[in-house]
Amino acid sequence: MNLENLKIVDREVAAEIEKEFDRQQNNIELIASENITSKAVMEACGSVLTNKYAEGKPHKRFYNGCEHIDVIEEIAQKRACELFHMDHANVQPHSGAQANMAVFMYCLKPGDKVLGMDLSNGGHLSHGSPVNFSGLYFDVKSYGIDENGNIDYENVRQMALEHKPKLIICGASNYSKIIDFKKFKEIADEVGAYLMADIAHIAGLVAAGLHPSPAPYADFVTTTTHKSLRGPRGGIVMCKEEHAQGIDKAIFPGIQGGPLEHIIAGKAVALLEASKPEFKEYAAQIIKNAKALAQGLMDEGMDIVGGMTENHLMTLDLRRTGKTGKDMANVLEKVGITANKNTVPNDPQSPFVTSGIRLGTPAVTTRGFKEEDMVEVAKIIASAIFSSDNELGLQNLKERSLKLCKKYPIYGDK
Ligand code: DSN
Repeated sequence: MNLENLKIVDREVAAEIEKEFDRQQNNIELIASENITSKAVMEACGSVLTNKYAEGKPHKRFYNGCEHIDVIEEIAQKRACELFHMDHANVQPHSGAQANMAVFMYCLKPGDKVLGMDLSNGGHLSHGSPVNFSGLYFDVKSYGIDENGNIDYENVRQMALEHKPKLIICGASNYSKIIDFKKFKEIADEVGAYLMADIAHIAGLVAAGLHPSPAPYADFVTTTTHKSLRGPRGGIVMCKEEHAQGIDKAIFPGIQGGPLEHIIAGKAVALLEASKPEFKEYAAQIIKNAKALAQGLMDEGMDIVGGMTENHLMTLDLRRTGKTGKDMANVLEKVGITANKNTVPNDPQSPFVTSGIRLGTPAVTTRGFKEEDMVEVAKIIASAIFSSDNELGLQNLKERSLKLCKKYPIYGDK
């Protein structure tokens, strides 16, 4: 990590970046939406492109001097379309929420009906939460998951028939099963709704062909680029050709100003990396590691919502232990494991306390963790939760986490 100039100009910020690097280096990252991007992506994001204004789209800009920016943005668009088999890609969304907002802006009017997944059941804020623009300005009905952790497609269909939404959203922030995009399309067609698939979490698995693609079915596919796709923080919105102009207009001038061209360059690099055979191996290992972690936790007597995971994440259900997600996420932090509290279906606790912890494997898989390491991680997690008051025991567990981190340094730095 080269902070040569920063250390001279701003020692305070440089020092915190160094501490953050150490934190990432010495902790096991199990937040399902995080990853460790490549040095190549970081170089693109830290480049002179940050200096350039480029409102508009390639060859139709409001500023001059965009000849190189145009080439880079078109490369990113082309790679996104090829990787996800979509007609059109706008790579300017600053985040996944902005990508979703663009779809709302393009195909809905305030007050229109939307059917999306409930936030506390695994959906996303921007899928219609009452505290988000999507729930404030639109009439949202939400479906959830059943006790077994599955989407009840017949229930989704009945809700669609009853409410006749203009837009149906599938895709989740916390769902451990394969999503049946074809079924969603059949439901959308039955009620004449648009279908949006938000693949933010599973984008890397979809790119690798290890999760079914929504491309044949969805009118709009949105994603972030920094989760299992392993790129820079940002979003992409893709669509069928017939919606291309409208989606572009929704992004600019609809909801955003100047695009972050340095991040767009990082997205282009990440999309190239995701098209390589090594990425397919990486994505396959993410799933193998998630299954090994889930099995390891169940072997230690812990409950997982819906049992065995089918993708990169799972939710530990702590209800039987009598402990809360909030407390246990803090205990895991003490033993060098970073994760987030999460609600479980029919959670008796508030969303701020919760009875669950979400765990995911994209980041540790990037470090090089394999199945046997995930079994050790499962043992550390279970011991920490079952003996959360034993401070000496927790210290020993932290040593075990550190040993794994030392075995797999990030960016190869020891
Ligand atoms: N905050 C992301 C996640 O953790 O899943 C979703 O935006």
